[in-house]
Amino acid sequence: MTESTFTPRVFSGIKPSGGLTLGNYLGAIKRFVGMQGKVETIYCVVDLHAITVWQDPAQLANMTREVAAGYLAAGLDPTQSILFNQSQVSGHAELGWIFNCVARVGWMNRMTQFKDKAGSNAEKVSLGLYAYPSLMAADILLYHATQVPVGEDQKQHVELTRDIAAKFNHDFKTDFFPITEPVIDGPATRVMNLRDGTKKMSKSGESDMERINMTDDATTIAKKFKKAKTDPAPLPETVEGLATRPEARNLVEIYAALEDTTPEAVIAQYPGAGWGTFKPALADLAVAKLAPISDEMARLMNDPAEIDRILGKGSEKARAIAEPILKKTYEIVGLLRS
Ligand code: AQP
Repeated sequence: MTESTFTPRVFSGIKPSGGLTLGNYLGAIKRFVGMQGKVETIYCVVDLHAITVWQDPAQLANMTREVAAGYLAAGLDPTQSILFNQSQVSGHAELGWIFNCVARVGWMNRMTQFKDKAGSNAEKVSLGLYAYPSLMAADILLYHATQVPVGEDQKQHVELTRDIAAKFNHDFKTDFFPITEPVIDGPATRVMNLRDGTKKMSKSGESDMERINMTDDATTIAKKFKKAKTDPAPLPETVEGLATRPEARNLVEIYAALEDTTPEAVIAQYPGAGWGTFKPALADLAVAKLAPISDEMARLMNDPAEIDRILGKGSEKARAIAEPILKKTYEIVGLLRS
């Protein structure tokens, strides 16, 4: 089998490690919806990744449901996409172990996300946080996914997935795993923190004012954009003028992604505009786009049993694809089945 003979299949996921942000929406969910219906799509709530840092057991199931509610409310349809949570398909952990034995420690040492998250505390963080990228490779390759839509921050992990697939194929003299392509496109592949334009917007960032949550109400969204850090200059006349202005560029890119347009078009609409004009316009646009989604999320969260049912059904469909791939992997590796 060569790379091109794999059926096109999309896999991606989000960790239930906190409330969904505008970064998750623009960098991931909105693009997941855009791929639905064009190719087979599998979207996961990656709860095993969430526990690489401490999660309160009393909250985790509900946060898993909340990410699923975000998927559904944004337009993912369980009859068109497979929607499930990772821990319900044990093949992720099983293939993850095999990939732990394929990936090299030196590869993991180069992962910038681990360095950022572990910081100066690397000795004390969980082994799971360190091995996270090989579980992510398993998530993708358990379905022979050929494309993975992700934000810019996950590019290095998808590249590592390619390295793991290539090494497995080489070591076992096979071409069993595809060399998956990251799909990183659109104007907001890296939405930045509203208080520091050099850091990405994250669910687990320290201050709530750094991020827009998908469940924020109109007043909160307006307040957060109003207080967002910017330099004092107005918007430039052309997009090149944003190159050295990370905070201004971020707000323009957020506007462009929400409006489904380009930063060039946004600058053409607001040439030389001051923040007193642009920030309220951005807040109004964000509220118009996010309010219907957050209302629907709230409605869905009132019926957790229905979300659980959807995730259960999705898990069955995911398992049906994963099981033969895992079985064949065991065979290739030479693990005895009796
Ligand atoms: N700021 C962002 N801009 C664009 N895309 C983003 N993504 C996350 N933040 C941004 C994309 O969302 C998907 C799911 O990410 P994840 O939850 O699995 O992991 P993450 O990237 O570590 O997300 P967070 O929000 O930063 O979570 P915490 O704070 O818990 O670590 C991915 O496709 C990611 O690129």
